[in-house]
Amino acid sequence: MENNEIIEIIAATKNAHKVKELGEMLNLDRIKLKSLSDMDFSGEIEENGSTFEENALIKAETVCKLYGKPSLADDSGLCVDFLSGAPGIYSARYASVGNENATDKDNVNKLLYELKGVPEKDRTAKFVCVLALVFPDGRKITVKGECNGSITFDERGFDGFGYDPVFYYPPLCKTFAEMSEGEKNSVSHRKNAVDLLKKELIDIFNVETTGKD
Ligand code: ITT
Repeated sequence: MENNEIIEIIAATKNAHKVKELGEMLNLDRIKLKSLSDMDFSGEIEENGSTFEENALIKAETVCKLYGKPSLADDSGLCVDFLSGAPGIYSARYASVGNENATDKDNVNKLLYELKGVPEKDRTAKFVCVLALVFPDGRKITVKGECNGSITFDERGFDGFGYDPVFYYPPLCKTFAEMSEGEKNSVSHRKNAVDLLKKELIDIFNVETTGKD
């Protein structure tokens, strides 16, 4: 492969926050991340796997098949110890009745309700992010990143998305929603997964980091 060839990777997610975070963290020269809106994708992908890995692969394989380009999916969620790992793979639709995604606000409210009266020491949780990269020739890579923290008693902060206002990260004494983008992107589950993916991409494509991170 020539050294100046641009490698396009499609971010197989409808979540604009994920695309933004992935784009900011995946600083590799010659790798261009395109979003599903760049591809005019309006379909639904049924996430019927039973693990983060299975769901990430389902999303990446579907998009890869559709466009014939390397596709990168992110399946992520929040696992709360007191709730035996819930909401886990159901994080996006935790507060929904059917299969429709609930709003972030509904999900946060439900989580705070389920943890009502639970003391601070029992509110430990982790964010998990599995990235799956699927190539048209059938090669597949999955990597997993995690970030440990705990669930607050109330929402704190206005940045980020999803469960960020209630996910407290002890080393920085802030919730993810109280952090700047740069702070969250230097410690998050997604950052830890992206770091592992970058190592793979550097090996496969002989690309280099742009030094932005
Ligand atoms: P795609 O499937 O299209 O990628 P989605 O938002 O439905 O978008 P998931 O099925 O992976 O993605 O669900 C992940 C949910 O977990 C997400 O909607 C948030 O509620 C939560 N989540 C994941 N990463 C998060 C983060 O960095 N901060 C806050 N919440 C997060």
